[in-house]
Amino acid sequence: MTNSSSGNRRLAASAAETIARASGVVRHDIGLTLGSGWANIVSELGETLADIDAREVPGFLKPVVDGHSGQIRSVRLATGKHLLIIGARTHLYEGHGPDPVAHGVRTAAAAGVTTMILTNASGSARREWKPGTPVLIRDHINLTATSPLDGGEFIDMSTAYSEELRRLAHEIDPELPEGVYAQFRGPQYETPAEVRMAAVLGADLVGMSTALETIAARALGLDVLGVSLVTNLAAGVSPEPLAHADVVAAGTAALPRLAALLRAVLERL
Ligand code: 8IG
Repeated sequence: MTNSSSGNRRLAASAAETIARASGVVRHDIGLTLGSGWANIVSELGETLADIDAREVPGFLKPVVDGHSGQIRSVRLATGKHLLIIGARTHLYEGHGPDPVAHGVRTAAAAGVTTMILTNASGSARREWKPGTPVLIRDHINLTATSPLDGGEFIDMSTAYSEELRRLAHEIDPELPEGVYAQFRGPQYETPAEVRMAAVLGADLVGMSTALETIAARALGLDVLGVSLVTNLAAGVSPEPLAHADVVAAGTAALPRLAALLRAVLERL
């Protein structure tokens, strides 16, 4: 084990301790990281036991983008299971390297979580997946040229996005499309040529999160469910320029379907 990975573990353990103290919950079961636009669907999932400003939790950096709530919430579900909502995501494009990116997942694992639900917003490389389409992530392509892991950690990524969890999501919503998510570093969006490249490589969605978090989650043995909400067609996919109001409206229209999916998945975990 390298010094940096033991440092990461210590920081995550300290964050988990803060969460346990604030919530009175020693072990959480399920983790949920919120993508942009997802914050509105988490109300009424259960009883909120603690709502913590992420700045009070060790290792969480102040988010640079609005729409990331910056809250960490402990919720008791109707099933009695404990859900840890991580509403404070650090992106690689913020320039702090991959460790702060992986900190949410590592904190969830340190808090006892064994199932991690990662959500995001993405651009679609497929013109038939219009803004407002929810997509189950089947696999990813990490185009960031980096990793949250260092040293000799040879993690199996052959079923990084749990087949069992995808089956469960499909039992609930059989029409849910499934696709491959390519993570770019950002913060700039892709050129049309880069989107075509990603599509040729096998990507259906492009985004700036999730793949590195999934790598960190798999290294800790967590089962991962990834759900992406398409909020725009990726650059060059549609000849029409995108109207921001349409994107927001499409996202809002999709929220009931996403909320129903999430609620049903959580009931059955
Ligand atoms: I929302 O088109 C959202 N996030 N890389 N490209 C990338 N990230 C995104 C996009 C997109 N849309």
